[in-house]
Amino acid sequence: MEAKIVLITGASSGIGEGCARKFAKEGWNLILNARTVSKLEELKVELEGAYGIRVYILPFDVRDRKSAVVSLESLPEEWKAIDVLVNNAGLVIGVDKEFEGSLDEWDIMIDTNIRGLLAMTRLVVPGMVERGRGHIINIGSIAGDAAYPGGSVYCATKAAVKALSDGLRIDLVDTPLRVTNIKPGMVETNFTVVRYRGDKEAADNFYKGIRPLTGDDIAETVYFAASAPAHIQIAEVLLMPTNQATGTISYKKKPE
Ligand code: 8X3
Repeated sequence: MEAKIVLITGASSGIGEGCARKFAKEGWNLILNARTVSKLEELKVELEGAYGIRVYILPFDVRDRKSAVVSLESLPEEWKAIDVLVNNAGLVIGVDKEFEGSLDEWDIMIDTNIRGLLAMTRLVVPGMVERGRGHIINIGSIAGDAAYPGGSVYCATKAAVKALSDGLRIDLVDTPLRVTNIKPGMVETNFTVVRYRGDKEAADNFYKGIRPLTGDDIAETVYFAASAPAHIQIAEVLLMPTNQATGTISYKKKPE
């Protein structure tokens, strides 16, 4: 295969789906990961048809280490030389105080956002080092820069993504590999519905009066980092809506 290969985790919606569309449009072949296969199959048909690229579906839960190992080992030879790993799979559940929330829900966040990302990195990066070529793009968050009310554990997971990105960049400093941490602010995706435990109205209200970013907006920045000349390492990007200033300060127009 001539075209470059990108592996995207959490590719069935939001930022991950946006990245799938963007890389496909730019002629890359895609390995798409998510827990459920049906949306990935739809994307495969759509993107192969629209852009003449190839899509390989690799469904597993990044929290399930055994499945991750088996799935990556099962990749056909022509799909093994991954050029870019987009560690996007991640979630937030709930807006509870740190002394009140559910330990089980927090485990899901920690296992996905930190342990899942780390497992993917551990599994994919050795091959990149061997080939002397590769780029790891982690989807962090503005939430990793400072804690905010009701976000304690989620913010901690994204602070971990920053530390893991910085640490990996240090560990790879004597190689041609690059590491990028993309830190979005408000993005309107299903992510917020999950944050409010399925309450679509609460999620919609969150964005009232402000124009949030979209998964496609973030994908443009991910692709910008991936397509930068080889001597440029875009280490971090913090991007947010024009009317957002920090994780807690934004301007929302009042309804007239
Ligand atoms: C999600 C962005 O602003 O909800 O990572 O923390 S925010």
